[in-house]
Parts: sequence; structure tokens; C-alpha cells
Amino acid sequence: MNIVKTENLVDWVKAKPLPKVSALTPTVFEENGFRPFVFEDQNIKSITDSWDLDYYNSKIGHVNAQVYVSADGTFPGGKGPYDPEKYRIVQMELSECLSRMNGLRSDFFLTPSEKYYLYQAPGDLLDKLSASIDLSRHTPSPVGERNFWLSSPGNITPIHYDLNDNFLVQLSGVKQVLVWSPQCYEGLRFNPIGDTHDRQSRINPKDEELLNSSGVTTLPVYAHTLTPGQVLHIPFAWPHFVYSETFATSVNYWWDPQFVKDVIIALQLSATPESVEMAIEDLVFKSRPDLRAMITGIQRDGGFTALLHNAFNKMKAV
Ligand SMILES: O=C(O)CCC(=O)C(=O)O
Repeated sequence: MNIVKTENLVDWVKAKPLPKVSALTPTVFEENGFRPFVFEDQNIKSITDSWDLDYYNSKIGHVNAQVYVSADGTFPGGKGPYDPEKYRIVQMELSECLSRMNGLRSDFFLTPSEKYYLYQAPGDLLDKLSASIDLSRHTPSPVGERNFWLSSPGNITPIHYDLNDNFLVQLSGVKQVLVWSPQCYEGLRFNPIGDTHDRQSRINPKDEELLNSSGVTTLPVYAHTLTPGQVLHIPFAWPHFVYSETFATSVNYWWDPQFVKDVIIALQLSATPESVEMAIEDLVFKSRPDLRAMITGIQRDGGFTALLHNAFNKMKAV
């Protein structure tokens, strides 16, 4: 197995640049065909430019949090269990986490080259750093979840997709991001929804042999280097891969797209298998035709049943 150089983790694809938008208006999503885009928020950059290690320590160093430790620097999500020899969640003060991320401690939990990620942590950590960064007024429906991310240089969030619309906002440091269309569902070899490590691709970008033999390198993909102040919109179910080139902080906002709410209402009105199929045909494909190949894929791999189960649970919660 040849290891791809970590500085070049995104150069194995033939990527195109992401479109940029000049304002986060209510119509910007539709105007871009519900596809990904980047927006630059100068206000965020002017706030975060002065954040250094001392600043992080003074504002959040005392907070006790769960830190994701990885022996090989990859940080997969999705349903566990994960190999405890490779991955561990460790409770620690963020001052310790910051020291570890910046190479200021030599003791370790798994291996001397392990990496650390404050991963999908509660969004109120951002309020402790700055109360005036708030993208929630730009989401077209209420934010379901706001997460805070603090990463070691070199961290890898492997290829996966989420069932939400997303703003990934870069606060400090640099991340390289790849984004594929859901039309690449089959080619990216995802674990089915509901299974162990669900929504995660089985393709490891460090495995050059697999990259070449799987054909993934020929799939069309967007690449973007996310810098402070930039907001990346990742639409529902668009697979993505994130590599933290430096020590980096981000916040992300997840919300339900309108079609999810429409499907839930349709389910409430007449929840038979036929009505579910019709709701999907009518409500999903009209607004997001790019989801067609993905839905065919999850019908084939069994993830569709798990997805409907989730939809029914959401419906009960409404
Ligand atoms: O920043 C990262 O490492 C991952 C972010 C991500 O996957 C997301 O916002 O959905």
C-alpha cells in the first residue's frame, strides 16, 4: 500500500472549484440549484484574526469536554462500535487538549503520533469565544444543531454524508474540503444507513491502491480550501471529505431542508408505503433531482428502510 503524502490529501481527484456567492439571501439556495457554494464573511475573519493559543486558553481552557482521540488521524462518524485500539473518547480540560493539539505534551493514550479532535462539540463553546458570530439568521429554516470543531493539524474527517443541509463555517486555520454530488453514491461505496459506521465511505483516501482500483479518482468532485471567514454550504446528502491542514476551528449549522418537512407532513396525512413512495417522488425529486441516484442506491443497499424509520420517528416528534 502506497501512502499518499498528507499535505496532498486532496490531489487524487480531478476537482473543480466551488461557486462563490456574494450574499446569503433567502433565495441563494434555489438560485444555486440547491448545490454547494462558498460565501466569504469579512466580519467573522476580523473577529477571529486575533485568536491565538492564549486566547483559546483564557476563554475555553477551563471547560471539561469529550475529546476524540485517533491513532491514525482519521475521525469517522456514523454508528459504532469503532476499534478501541484506534479510536477513543477521552474526557479532559480543553487546556490539555489545546496543548496536545499543538505538540506541547509528549504523553499519549493510544500512540505517540495520535491526533485529537473536539468533534461536533456543543455550539455554545463558540459563544464563549465570541457572542457575535451567528449564521443562524441566514438558514432558511430553524437550526436543528450547531456544532463546534477544534482540530489538530492533519486530522481527517473521512468521506461521509449527512441528512441535513449544512453551513460549515471556518473560524481559524485552514481545511481542505472535497464535495461530491449524491449522484456519486454507488461510486463512493457507502455503508448503508442504520448499519455499523453508517453513511461512511469504505474508501480510505490514504490507500492509493484502492483509490485507483475503485475508480473514485475519476468521479466529478468540487475541491475547496476553506479559510477563516468562509462559509461552505454542503447540501443534504452531498458526500464530503475534510482535511485540517493546520490547527483549525470551525462551527457548523445543520437544518432540515423544506422537502424533509414536506415529506414528514405527507407521512402524517397518510402513512402507507404507497404514500411514502409518492411523497418522495413528488416532494423530493422536484426540488432535489440530484438525490435520485442516491435514493436508488439506498433502496438497493437496505438503507431506505432505516431512513423511513427515522422519518417516522421525526414525524412522531412533531
Ligand atoms: O470539519 C470537519 O472535519 C468535518 C465537518 C463535517 O463533516 C460537517 O460539517 O458535516
